[in-house]
Amino acid sequence: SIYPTLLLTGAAGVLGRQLRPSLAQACQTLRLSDRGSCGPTAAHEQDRPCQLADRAAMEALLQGVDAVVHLGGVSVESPFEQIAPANIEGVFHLYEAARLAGTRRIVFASSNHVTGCYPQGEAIGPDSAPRPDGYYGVAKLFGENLARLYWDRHGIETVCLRIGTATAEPPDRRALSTWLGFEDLRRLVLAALAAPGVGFLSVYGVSANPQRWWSDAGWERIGYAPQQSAEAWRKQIQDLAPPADSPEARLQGGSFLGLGPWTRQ
Ligand code: 15L
Repeated sequence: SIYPTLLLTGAAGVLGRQLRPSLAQACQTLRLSDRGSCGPTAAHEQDRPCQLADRAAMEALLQGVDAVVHLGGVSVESPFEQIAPANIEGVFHLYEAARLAGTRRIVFASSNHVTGCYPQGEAIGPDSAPRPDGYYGVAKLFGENLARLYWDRHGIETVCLRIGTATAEPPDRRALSTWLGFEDLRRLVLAALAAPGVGFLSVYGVSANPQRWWSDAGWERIGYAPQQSAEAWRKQIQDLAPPADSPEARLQGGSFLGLGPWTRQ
């Protein structure tokens, strides 16, 4: 499906820069947004800096937008006061602006950290009970629940992608399970944009790692078939892990379990 106007938030970030070129095939006009400029634009692109916490600016940003790939926000476990404006208020501003603008579909970058407190090795899927590993994971769950609300009450479709470790190469032992290669990331997002009649759906975003913990539930529905695997890096990364008894080594969320809590300064 080709959208007349597609908005990419977080377009200047690591994943935004990976997705930007390939999103041309999903739209006529690609509207790019981040806190600052996204740099020089191609003929089909627009550069629209915007703060997620600014409701009026978000309403203006969504005007004329048919679909959104929402990557914007804080991307690592952080003090609540930093998470709240971008990842909680920001995702509310996005959905409310989308409702007012008549936007049809949102592909929401959720995260594996919504279930980061499950033990490593335990098989889970989108229907497993949430076990967030921090404020970041709680905020992603807020976004998923908001998406559910805006589908049930307002008919805005969302595919929530519970992204694993999306990097050029898998960085450590945990990534033998959690890695999402950049080619698979592009496949996943394009599938989530193109699949007909998705309604509301949450899926894990991970490559075809033989050691993955997360189910493929929902992949067939959107037509996602991963082609990459972390296994090729096993020798280089299998010994890169935190001390065996630490929460970072025991739980699926990995290094996020070593961040926080923070106290008010
Ligand atoms: C995430 O959600 C983060 O945005 C990213 O920085 C990684 O830490 C990733 O999860 C992960 O779990 O590896």
